[in-house]
Amino acid sequence: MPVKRQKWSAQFGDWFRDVLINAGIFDYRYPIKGSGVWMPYGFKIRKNVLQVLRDLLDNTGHDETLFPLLIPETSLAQEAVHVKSFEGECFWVTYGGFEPLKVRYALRPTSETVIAPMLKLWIRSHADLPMKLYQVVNVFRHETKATRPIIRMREVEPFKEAHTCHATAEEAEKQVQDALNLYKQFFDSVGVPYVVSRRPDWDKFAGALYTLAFDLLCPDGRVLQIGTVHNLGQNFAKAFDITYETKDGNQEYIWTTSYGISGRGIAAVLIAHGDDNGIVLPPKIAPIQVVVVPVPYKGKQKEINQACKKVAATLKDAGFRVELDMRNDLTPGNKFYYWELRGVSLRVEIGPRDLDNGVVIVVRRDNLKKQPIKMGDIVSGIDTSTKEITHDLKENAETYIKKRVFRVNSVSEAKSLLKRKTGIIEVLWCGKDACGHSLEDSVEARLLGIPEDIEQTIDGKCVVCGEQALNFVRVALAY
Ligand code: 5CA
Ligand code: ZN
Repeated sequence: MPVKRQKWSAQFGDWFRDVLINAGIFDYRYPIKGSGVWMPYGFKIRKNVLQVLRDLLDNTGHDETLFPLLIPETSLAQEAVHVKSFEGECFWVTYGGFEPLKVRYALRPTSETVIAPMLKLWIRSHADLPMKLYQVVNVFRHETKATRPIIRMREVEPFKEAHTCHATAEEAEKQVQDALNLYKQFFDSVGVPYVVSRRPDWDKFAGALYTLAFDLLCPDGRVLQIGTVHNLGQNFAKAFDITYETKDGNQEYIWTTSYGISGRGIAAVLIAHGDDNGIVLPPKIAPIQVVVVPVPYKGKQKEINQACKKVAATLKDAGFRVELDMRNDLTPGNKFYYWELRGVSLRVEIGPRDLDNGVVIVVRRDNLKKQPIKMGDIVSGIDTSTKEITHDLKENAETYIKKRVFRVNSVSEAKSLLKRKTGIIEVLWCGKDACGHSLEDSVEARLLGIPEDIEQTIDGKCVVCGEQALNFVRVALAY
């Protein structure tokens, strides 16, 4: 079972591609560029991650739905800004059998224009609002940039998208903040390091008033957009004529928002916690939280195996997801290597000396630290270790971000830090588009936008034009 192991930080892109296949997560060798396969182990991770998202949404008044995959071109074209941005990215269905279609269909690149015609039918009065729907689907975008497994797909899967409708601008605005908090909870619960920024106008979602985006800081110093929240104002409501009757009997357009997390939300977990041995899964989403491995010894085989079975059964009864690895064609060392690659949160080893001492050895996947735990205390011991991992992963993510966001006072300093791939740079900005574009060009990096997750007191001049600054703005090398 020879697996190629790329260093996590040095060869990050190669590491990711290899680990996805070696750990049985995602196979990108399907004969269509930009489509791939969730393998059995990867699918279990995917399912657990989605469950965390579903729980968060279900508990905050969202209802899961399922809308069609095909969009008639007439619907897609209804919101002018939206269609302009997306039509060039669509895959088009033009034939039904041998018959050319009168109206061609787009495979949904996203679902605002799929949902809108139905909202028009469903929403009558203020009593129908707010309405918060979501679906988990695949969307299709003919990406022209280099595709990458999970991260930049043409068949994007999973794509979790929420769409909400409100009676007033204030309620939509509040929903955007609520969505932001939901996503923060999600990324925090799996220890993903991110920043949240308000995208510049030229980079917002097509048809939105504004876009707030989560960016993951990858180990190679680049950022990856891993989630977005859009305030759509009344743009789609007006384009699709979606109105409701107010309490006073007037007809008003509704206000809408949408927000989404794709497979990148899963990739973020793998990327954030990987190391040279493979992936590291937070217990919350790990398909296997504990693996029990016997360390055989001549003459004690039977007792050791029995102890392992007993420990595994006890932990299973206590509700942990447990694997008992009794394969006898592999050495314990090979088994350790196998489960480390797959990111199993905790390993329990039992050898002859442990048996004599009435203990088991518990090894944490995140820091590989070993700790003996009394056989009788196994459930509370594993419970504590599980909590410690979750806590430490979150704390590491926060420290990681703190250490890699830099404030500098000039374009040249920003440029030299970005050259060294140190992370995210914040500089003062007057807010003018021209200065934003000029900054992007001079530092050869992407403007992520204005910080949305920190308090800022602004006192100084724009690093480009020298006029009074209104905000900090973030720049970084981006995927
Ligand atoms: N309707 C809105 C809200 S769901 C929407 O489509 N927003 S989006 O265009 O910003 O997409 C949501 C998220 O999907 C993005 O933040 C990004 O993290 C992810 N995403 C976008 N394109 C791809 C792609 N080609 N492959 C994987 N993930 C993608
Ligand atoms: Zn300026």
